[in-house]
Amino acid sequence: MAVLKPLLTETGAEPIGKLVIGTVKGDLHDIGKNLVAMMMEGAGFQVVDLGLDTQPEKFVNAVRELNPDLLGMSALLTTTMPAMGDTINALIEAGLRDRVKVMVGGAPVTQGFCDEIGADAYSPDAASAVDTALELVGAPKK
Ligand code: B12
Repeated sequence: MAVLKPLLTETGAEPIGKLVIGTVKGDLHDIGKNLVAMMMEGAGFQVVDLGLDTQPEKFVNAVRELNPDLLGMSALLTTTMPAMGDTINALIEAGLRDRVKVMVGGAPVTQGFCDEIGADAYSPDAASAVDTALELVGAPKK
């Protein structure tokens, strides 16, 4: 992406949408999250990566300040999955839940868990995450 990004910018194409993404609080796994971020950038999204071990407050502040279309959360540990629900609750408390579509992923995450915590979408891998993101922002599939 370091090579491709300047070329994509040169084309002057408007980003399809903005994604804020991060690995949740307590979790230091970021390989999958980085892959998702790269694939999203390649598909034309502007991506703001909050990194790993991201506190719910940091996600909330990013949504408030950056006004993204999508918020992506990654968790690789069963013990950190609840932080996804905590972040959604923090968004609700801040009155920001309706402003952003929430996507969740990571090896232990399932569609059932996504539904349980009230996220908008789950994707099992980076390629399908792109398709889902395009659908969520109403853009045609690539
Ligand atoms: C690499 C790794 C590490 C590295 C992480 C390095 C890094 N920079 O990420 C290190 C060594 C730091 C590590 C540490 C630990 N790990 Co670890 N780790 C792994 C390992 C081997 C691979 C994970 C990985 O990168 N997979 C490859 C990526 C590409 O796949 P992925 O993350 O699933 O991502 C894909 C999808 O899930 C999806 N996706 C991911 N994120 C998102 C987000 C969104 C929004 C969407 C839509 C999709 C999406 O798209 C991705 C690309 O297709 C797994 C075992 C495994 N086979 O999964 C264990 C594993 C996750 N680790 C485990 C454990 C226990 C730990 C430790 C607690 C070990 C310890 N005792 O210290 C610590 C925890 C540290 C912490 N607080 O987080 C366990 C978790 C068990 C559990 N039930 O929770 C696992 C499953 C190993 C095991 N079998 O026991 N780990």
